[in-house]
Amino acid sequence: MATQIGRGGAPCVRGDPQLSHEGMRIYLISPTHYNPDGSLHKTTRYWTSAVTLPYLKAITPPEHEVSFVDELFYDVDVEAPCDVVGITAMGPQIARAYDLAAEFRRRGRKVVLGGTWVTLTAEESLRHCDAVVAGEAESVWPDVLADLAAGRSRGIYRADGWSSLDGMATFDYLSLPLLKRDAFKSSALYRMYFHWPVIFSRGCPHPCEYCAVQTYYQRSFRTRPVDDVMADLRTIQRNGGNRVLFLDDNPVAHPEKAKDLFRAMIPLKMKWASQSTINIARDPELLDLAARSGCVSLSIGLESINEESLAGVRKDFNQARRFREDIAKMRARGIQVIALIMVGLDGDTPETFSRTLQFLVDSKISFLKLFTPCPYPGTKYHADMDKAGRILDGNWARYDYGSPLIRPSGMTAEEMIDGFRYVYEGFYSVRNILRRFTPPPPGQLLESLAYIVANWKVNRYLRSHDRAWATIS
Ligand code: B12
Ligand code: SF4
Repeated sequence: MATQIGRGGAPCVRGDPQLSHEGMRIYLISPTHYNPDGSLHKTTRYWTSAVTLPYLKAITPPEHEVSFVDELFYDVDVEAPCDVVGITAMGPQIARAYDLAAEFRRRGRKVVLGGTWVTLTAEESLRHCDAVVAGEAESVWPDVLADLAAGRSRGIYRADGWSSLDGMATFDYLSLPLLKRDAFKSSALYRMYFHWPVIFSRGCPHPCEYCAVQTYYQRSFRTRPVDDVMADLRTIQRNGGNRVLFLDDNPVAHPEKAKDLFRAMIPLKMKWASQSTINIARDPELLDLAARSGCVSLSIGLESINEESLAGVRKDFNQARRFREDIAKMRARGIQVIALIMVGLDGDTPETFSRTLQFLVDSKISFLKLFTPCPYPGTKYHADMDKAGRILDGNWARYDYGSPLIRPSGMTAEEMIDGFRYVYEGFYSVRNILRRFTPPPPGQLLESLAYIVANWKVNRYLRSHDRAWATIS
């Protein structure tokens, strides 16, 4: 099999796979996940890219040679004659990560696992590899490599504290694993589609019990200096990019810091999207600066329209009773609202589905992502569900957007999945697409058109797929 490697990484050179104390050949992998039929989920286009692999390459001591591959687009070459294989994993990718780790270890490679999932299951993950990086890699990655080069491993490597984000390493933006450089040059549509990833902050101070992010970061939150973020944004502009996605989980957790950034961004005239808490709508100055700095869409973790359900997972700061007003304020500033909703939380009943659909349509939400509650290992939610004997599935490959993973308290698992489908089909029906975009948010006609096309594509997809959205695209 030919090696296909994410663009940016130097290809692995075939040859002697012995470890050397000098430079080692490191092959970094972001696996894809398995489809329900066991095949690998693949796609040829994606609207953004994680930065984990190029960033790890940037913080690797220079004596080593690093290549990387994102399996969502490219094939992993298990025969690649590398010394060390580093695998990251999020969500259901972990099942594939463990399989790849086994393949490489069978071939005598040293395997290191890291990332959000692995961090919260470090002991279990260590059974599948030679070393685990639990938490941030910045301060421990050189030690891991030095130990492996010397033929030893301490097992789990965990940084003592959080690494400073001042002067965070920069990576080669043109090496982003999912950036299609040719398409970016030749297609205006692709240029509108691809969002260049940028990091402003890490962590989140909120206590949502199901959330792997606050668990990983132990509710800490840090921002980068505004000048550093601006330097990244200018790099993106120099590369012809004008649309960015903040990879942050909650960039407005410290509103004053976010305001400083947004103020600085106004002259750049870029367009940006991000995840955010609903709190962005409740601070008029913050919302105003976000809109003026180019915010065109926000994914908001509304999670539930039931206050009781929110309280049950300690997301009560959301205050569902304020949602309609909050969303109206964001739309009035020309921001498309993408709602993230969990169905089947405690407090939900079969009756919740129709109310949820009604709310989403009335609020003129531009796009919807539904989730069945997912008990990510390591979170308090997982511990609670485990203790109550309510976890239905221990197959990590199914820890995706839409598989039934916990037994809901107010309905059966079947009712949860039926309701999941009902809300999706209702939301993306032609009638409701039209209702939601009449009128579109002001001043962003092109943006709204793009969203209408995206809605239409989902409508088609739902018609032709049985287990729609149980996998991730
Ligand atoms: C971009 C992204 C995606 C993209 C990925 C596209 C791609 N392939 O390029 C898309 C949108 C497809 C996606 C999908 C999903 N994602 Co995602 N994603 C992210 C996001 C926003 C950024 C990742 C990133 O680049 N971070 C920046 C880098 C620098 O940080 P990092 O990855 O944490 O890496 C650091 C350390 O963790 C460590 N490290 C990480 N990996 C490794 C590996 C090695 C070998 C070493 C040494 C160190 C190391 O070193 C780095 C430096 O310190 C994160 C949120 C976040 N803030 O990180 C969520 C996140 C990782 N995703 C998550 C999840 C759950 C998913 C989904 C299941 C869907 C969902 N519910 O959101 C799917 C699963 C994908 C799949 N196919 O199976 C969760 C992970 C939870 C968990 N317990 O695993 C996160 C944390 C978001 C969240 N709010 O919960 N995602
Ligand atoms: S607000 Fe979002 S990122 Fe923060 S803890 Fe809650 S779910 Fe996690």
